[in-house]
Amino acid sequence: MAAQPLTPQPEDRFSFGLWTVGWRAVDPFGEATRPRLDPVEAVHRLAGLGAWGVTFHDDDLIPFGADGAEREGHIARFREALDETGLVVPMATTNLFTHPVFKGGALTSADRDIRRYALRKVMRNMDLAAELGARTYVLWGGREGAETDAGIDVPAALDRYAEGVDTLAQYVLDQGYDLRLALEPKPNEPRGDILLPTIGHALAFISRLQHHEMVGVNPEVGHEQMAGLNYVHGIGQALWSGKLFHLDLNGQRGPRYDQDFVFGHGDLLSAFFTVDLLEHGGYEGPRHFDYKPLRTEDADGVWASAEANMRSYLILRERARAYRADPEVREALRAARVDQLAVPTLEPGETPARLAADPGAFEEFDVDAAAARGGGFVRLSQLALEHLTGAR
Ligand code: GLT
Ligand code: MN
Ligand code: MN
Repeated sequence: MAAQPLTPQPEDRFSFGLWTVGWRAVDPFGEATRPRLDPVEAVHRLAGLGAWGVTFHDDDLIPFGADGAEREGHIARFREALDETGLVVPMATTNLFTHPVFKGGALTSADRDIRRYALRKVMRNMDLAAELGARTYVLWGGREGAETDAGIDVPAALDRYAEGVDTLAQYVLDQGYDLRLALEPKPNEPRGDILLPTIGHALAFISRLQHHEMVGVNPEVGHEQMAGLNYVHGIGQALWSGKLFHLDLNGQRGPRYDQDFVFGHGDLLSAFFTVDLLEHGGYEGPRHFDYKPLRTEDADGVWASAEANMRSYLILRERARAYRADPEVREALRAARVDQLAVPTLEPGETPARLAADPGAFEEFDVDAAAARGGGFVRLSQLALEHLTGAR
């Protein structure tokens, strides 16, 4: 039987962090509202819903402080669940933020011994990530930052951050692992200000690394929107830079605390254009959801929310395809001259001197006529809305 279009399939490459469906809903004002979720159950339930991959922090899988035998036991059970379900581990990451030892940062802690400990914690989980076949290793520096500018020397902290990331990249090379690193930007929360607050900051930082070719970004929808930025433009620039190694899809409503809603349950129009860009812009990585099931929900609500992420994506993909295929949209795109942006500004081989000598480009250019041309963008925007809402 042909698959239903809204039923997730492994080839859709949907993945979830263990910490998402496993979030017990502890927040700064309230205790847990849900019991602990066994990672083995998470793997089975996610596979049953049609997900393709599962991701984890070291401490999601192996409780912090577990001894060697306990550690092996947790890994063995997890592996068995992966084998039984066929779920893959495309990405892994390190918890460098929960334990109080990281309260002043990890790779950028002022305490050198904490920085060395943090590197070892990452290296140990990289070994496991490589063993499980992960291809991306995410670094979210949630505690790398400050509450007061009096307490941090930013250039020195960035030196240590770069040293840390380069050391980890070198470790990957020395071990012969097939892993790329992806930095995840976030402007604030849990720190007052976090280093590498946006995609743009992260890209600039990466360009100064010794192992820059091995390091990209893992941008999260909500994190850019918390900074008031346009996620579609941010990942567009990351794609353009060849640095969109991975991404975290979720929902957010504007600049406020990190809401981690289901994908599509925040800024829906932005979610539509996000899917449109991913599907048409050449992104081939996982569609990873980093969300938190609402604190109000029980176990049924958790699994309904996991399914909702994937359905949102599939619906938006179908809507984006219909938008692109609509002859009226194609005509409106041409009328708005969107395709003209693909045409280089200079003629092949044209030099600045020849441009400077071209009267058509300046002396004879009809500035008033060009200024009077309408953009045609409202029509396009409305066509997008009508496809998104199913009105067309
Ligand atoms: C944490 C954070 C996420 C990051 C995870 C990766 S951990 O839950 O809120 O945005 O992606 O370390
Ligand atoms: Mn988040
Ligand atoms: Mn994230």
